[in-house]
Amino acid sequence: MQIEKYTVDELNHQQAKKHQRRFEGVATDINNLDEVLQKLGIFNIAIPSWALGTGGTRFGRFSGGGEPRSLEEKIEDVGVIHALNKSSNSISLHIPWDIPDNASAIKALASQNGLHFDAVNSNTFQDQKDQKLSYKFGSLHHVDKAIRKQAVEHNIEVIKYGKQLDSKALSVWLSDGSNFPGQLNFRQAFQNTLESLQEIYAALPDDWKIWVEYKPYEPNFYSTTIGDWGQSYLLASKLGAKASTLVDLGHHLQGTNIEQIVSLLLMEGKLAGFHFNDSKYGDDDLTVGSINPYQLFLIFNELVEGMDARGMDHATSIGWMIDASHNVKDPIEDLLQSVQAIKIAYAQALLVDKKALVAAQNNNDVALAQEILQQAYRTDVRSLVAEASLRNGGALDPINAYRKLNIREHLIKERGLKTVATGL
Ligand SMILES: [Mn+2]
Repeated sequence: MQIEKYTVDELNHQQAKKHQRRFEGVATDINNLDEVLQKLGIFNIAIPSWALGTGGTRFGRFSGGGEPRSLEEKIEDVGVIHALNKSSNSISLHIPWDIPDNASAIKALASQNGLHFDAVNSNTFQDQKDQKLSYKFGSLHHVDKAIRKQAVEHNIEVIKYGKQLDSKALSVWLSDGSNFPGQLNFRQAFQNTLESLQEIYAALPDDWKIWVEYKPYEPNFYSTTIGDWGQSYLLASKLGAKASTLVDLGHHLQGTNIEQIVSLLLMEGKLAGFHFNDSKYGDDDLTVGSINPYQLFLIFNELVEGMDARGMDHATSIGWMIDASHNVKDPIEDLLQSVQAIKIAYAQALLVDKKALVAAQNNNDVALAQEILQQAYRTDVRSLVAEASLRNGGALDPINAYRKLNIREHLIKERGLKTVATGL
């Protein structure tokens, strides 16, 4: 469904006075207000095609109504999100769950919705119906060359689809690993993975990147062949300049200092980008900022500091994407909440008094350094995010607009109450 802009404008109008009061209250104390609003205005986060339906757990899946039944409907849903928040102007496809059979029609539909295509994602963590060889014991790391070859060819096919859609990156996450000690030789598994990735790398177009994601456990519970950022970085370094490390926030053991990882990867020019989500126990795939918003802020603080140190463009120099699964919420509401949480953390990071922080660090003034960070973190920046959205023609409060415009009810009417999103 298409959202008529005047309906969003009307809702904004109703909230205008309250917004203005809040905005002015915060804005007067911000020295770099124009810069913050400009940067927020051009910051976009890609929506993954698999996040538009209700996800399942190991135990069950309770689908919601009006879920997208096709790639076309997924694109329309991202169009709805983008129309409301003006910060989700791209979609990341998962192959083979969302194969663009008619690429030019798909591209045209995306562009009608103001969208383009972000990284394409391959899938060798499950067997497909017509697949010859099984990935039960892994894909790119497999002991059998024929299985590695099949997995390499799949990735090359994904690049082919991505080229048709003007994607510029291939994102690879492997479930390869082992469940029991002794099951595999770590060195051999790593070397096989490297060799397979080198073959994929050789098929990348000149202006493409390959993003290597890591994860410490699950679905394998003893070892994962790309288990942490060091292993991903090692592979990315050996592969070459087009390869870098993708950080998924949920892919860390509890207590890991993710902001430090981000800082060093940025320093080395090897941070590919992000899969945003939140977690309490493991790879929970919860809504961004729902559990630990302070950590999200600290990560953004390192991102802003590290990108500025290298003169990188915040909006475009690395990949920004959500990777989450919604079991109990309306997926569109969850994604709207996620994007808002990311923009809030980004806005707070833009408020950090960097000069004062550097001085405090150089003086070993620990208490002041903490004060400076928390001064930014404790600023209520929601009206800044709202103002940036308003200036772009989006909603002041996207979730409120989504509810007031009865969008889910419209989608249920159009698609039915019992639908299951493709790929889930
Ligand atoms: Mn991920």
